[in-house]
Amino acid sequence: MTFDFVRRPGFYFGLLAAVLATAVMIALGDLWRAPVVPQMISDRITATLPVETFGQILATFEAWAKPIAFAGILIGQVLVGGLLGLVAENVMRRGVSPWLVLLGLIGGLWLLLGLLMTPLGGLGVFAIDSTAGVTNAMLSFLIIAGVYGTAVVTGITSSLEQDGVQVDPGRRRFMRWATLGVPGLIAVAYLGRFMDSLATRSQPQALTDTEGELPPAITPIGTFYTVSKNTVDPTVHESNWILEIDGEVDEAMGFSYDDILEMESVTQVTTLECISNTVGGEYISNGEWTGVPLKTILEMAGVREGVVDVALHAEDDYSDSIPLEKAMSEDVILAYLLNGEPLPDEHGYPLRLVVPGIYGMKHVKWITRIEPVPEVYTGYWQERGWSDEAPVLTMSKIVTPFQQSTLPIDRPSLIGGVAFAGDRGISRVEVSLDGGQTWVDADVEEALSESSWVRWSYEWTPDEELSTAILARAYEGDGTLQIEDEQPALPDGSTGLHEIVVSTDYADDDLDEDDGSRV
Ligand SMILES: Nc1nc2c(c(=O)[nH]1)N[C@H]1C(S)=C(S)[C@@H](COP(=O)(O)O)O[C@H]1N2
Ligand SMILES: [Mo]
Repeated sequence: MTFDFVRRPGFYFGLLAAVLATAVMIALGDLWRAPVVPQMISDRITATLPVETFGQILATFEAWAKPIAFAGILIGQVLVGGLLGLVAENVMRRGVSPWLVLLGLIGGLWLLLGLLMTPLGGLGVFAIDSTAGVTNAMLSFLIIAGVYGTAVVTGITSSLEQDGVQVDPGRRRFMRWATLGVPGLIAVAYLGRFMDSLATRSQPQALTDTEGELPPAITPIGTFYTVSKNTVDPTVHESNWILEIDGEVDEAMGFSYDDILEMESVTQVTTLECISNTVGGEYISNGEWTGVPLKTILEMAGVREGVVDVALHAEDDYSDSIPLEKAMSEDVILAYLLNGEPLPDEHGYPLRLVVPGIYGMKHVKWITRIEPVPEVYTGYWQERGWSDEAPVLTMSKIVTPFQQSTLPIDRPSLIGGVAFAGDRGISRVEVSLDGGQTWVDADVEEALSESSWVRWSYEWTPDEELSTAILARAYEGDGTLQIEDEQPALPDGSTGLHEIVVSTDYADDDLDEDDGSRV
C-alpha cells in the first residue's frame, strides 16, 4: 500500500523522462553554456565548505566533494521527475487532456528552474547574473521542460490506453504530434548551437592542450577567450560606423575609422580576465593591443568641470563606465588591433576599450559613443549586481599538470601556470606540493608589461608513490599575498587558491620487463 507508487507507470515514465531531460540539460550546458542545475547547486555548496585543507586526506576529499554533491543532486532531480510523473498520471486518470497536462508540466518546470533553481544556485532569476545571459537560460529551460513533459505524457498516455483507461478523445492526434516532440526539441537545440557559433561566444579553450607545457605568453587570436551578453553579436561595418563623443564636453565630435587610424597610437600588452572567472578558470587571456589613448579623444572634445565617470556605449546596447581619473591615464586605450591584426569581430571590431587593472567587463567592445557624465554611471552588469570599481583580484592558476594526472616517479615534471594582479604586478609565486602545508618558490618570468600576467614554473621530481594536492599562490608587486579565502565570482570576482589533485607512479619503462617489479 505505502509503496504502491513504485508500481505505477507514471513514476517510471517520470524517472525515464527526467533522465532524458537531464541528459539534454547537460548537453545544453556544454553547447550553450546554459545553467546545469546539479552543477550550479553543487558549486554553490562546495564554495561554502571550509577553505583550509588539513593535509592530504582532506585535500583529496575536497576534490571529490563536488562530484559527490553533483551526483547526489542529479539523483534528487531524477526522483523529483518520477514524483511529477506520478502526479501527471493521477491527473490524466481523471480524464484531463494530455495537451493540458503537457502545458502544465512545461510551464511549471520552466518556472521552477528559472525562479527557484537558478536563484538557489546563485545565478539569480533565469540566470540573469551569469555571463551566459537570460535568453540562454529561458530557451534552454523551455527545451528541457519540453523534453521532460513530452516524454512523460506520451509514456503515460500509451500505458493508460493499454490498460483500457479512457484517456482523452484527442489521444491519437496527441500521440502523433508528441512522438515528434523530443527529436524536434533536440534539433532546435542544435540549431541554436549553430547560431551560437555564428556569434562565436563559446566555452573558452584551455590555456594549454599539451600537458607539461606553459601556455603562450601572448594568447593567439583563435584561442583568446570571448564573452558577451549577446546571443548574436553585432557585426559592424566600418563604412557606416562613427565614434561619437558627447555629454559633458565643450564640443561634441564624431570620428570615422580612418580618423582613428591617423591618430598617434600606442601598443601595449594587457591581460583580460572576466569577472565571472572562477578559481582556476579559463576566462583569461593575454593580448597585445594597439590603439589610441582614450585621453586623446577626451582632450580633443574638452571635458567639463564636475565630470565623475566616462561612460562607453556600444553597438549591442551594452554600456559601462570608468572614473574620469582612470580614463585620463596613458594606458587606457581605444584599441583597433589585437596581436597586430585588425580587431576580430568577436573582440569588438572596430574599436574596444582596454583598461588595465580592471576586469574584462569594463573593456567595452563595439564602442559607438563616449559620454563623460557628472555622476556615477551604472552599466549593464552593475544593474545586475556586479561590482562597479571591479579591480582585478590577484589570481594564480595551475595550467600543468592537469587535474587527476599521474606523474612519473624519479622524473622531473613541470608544475606551471600563470599569475595575474591587474596592474599591480606579480613579485613572487609559490607552489605547495603537500596540500598547502609547505611552500616553495616558483620561477617567475619577467612580465611583458605592468598589466600583463606572468608565467611561472617549478620542476618537481617526486621520489615516492603518493597522491597529493598541488596549490599555487601569488604575491603582488608590493608583496601582498593574494586573497586565500574562497569567495564566489559575484559581485567582486572570485578569490581562493587553485588546487589540483595528482598522484605519482613508476614510469612504464621503469618496470622490469621480466617480472614487472620496480627497478
Ligand atoms: N559591447 C560589449 N562589450 C563587452 C561585453 C558585451 O557583452 N558587450 N562583454 C564584456 C565582458 S563581460 C568581458 S569579460 C569582455 C570580454 O572580452 P573578449 O570577448 O574580447 O575576451 O568584454 C566585455 N565587453
Ligand atoms: Mo566578463
